Amino acid sequence: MEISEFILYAYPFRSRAERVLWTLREFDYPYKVIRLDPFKGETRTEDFLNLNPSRKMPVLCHDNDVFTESSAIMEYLNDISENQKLIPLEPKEIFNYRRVFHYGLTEIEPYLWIAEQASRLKALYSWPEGTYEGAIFRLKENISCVWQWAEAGEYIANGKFTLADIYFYHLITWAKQHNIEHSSSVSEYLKRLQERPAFPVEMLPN
Ligand SMILES: N[C@@H](CCC(=O)N[C@@H](CS)C(=O)NCC(=O)O)C(=O)O
Repeated sequence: MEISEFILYAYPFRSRAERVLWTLREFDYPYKVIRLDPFKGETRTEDFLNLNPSRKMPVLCHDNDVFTESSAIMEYLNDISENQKLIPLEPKEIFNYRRVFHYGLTEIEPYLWIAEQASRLKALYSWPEGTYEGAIFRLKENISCVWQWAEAGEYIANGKFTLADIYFYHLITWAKQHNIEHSSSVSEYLKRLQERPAFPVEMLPN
């Protein structure tokens, strides 16, 4: 079935939009990326606020539909695909996939996001003194089991490439930007992901 072009709204710098970009590429969907700069007010225009009143990106438009929330978008792109599945089908494998993904969403990403707001996004968010250090402390504690998962097999859940690998690639490289170092086995895991034909160069570490 012919599928029409997806329009992905993303920041000009690395962000959660790259998770969606990578997923679009894995499924070989036609897409166009429109980069908007929040520091120039480009996410506060009437047109953009009509797409997402929360001013956040990524936003994905397709035909007359508007999609927000990066991980939900990734799963939607999987669900509409006829020929390739990046979410497991067998219940225990689905559980394992969700277990790692949800751990990232609840125990890793919130601390990364607070650390980001309390450092590079200081101009947009205000946090009390010591917030950055507190978030990094908690992150270092919580991320240790991610190292075990990434070191245990070829991929992070069930030994098969899934959307969870795209998600954790983003989290691990984001954590590295805040000087959270990983082992050489984790570097090998990341390298394995970078070698995928659909890997977007936008996600290479700076
Ligand atoms: N939970 C949302 C978070 C979206 C989000 O916070 N995106 C950031 C860029 S990575 C953003 O647009 N921030 C603008 C802001 O915080 O005002 C998702 O995963 O899509």
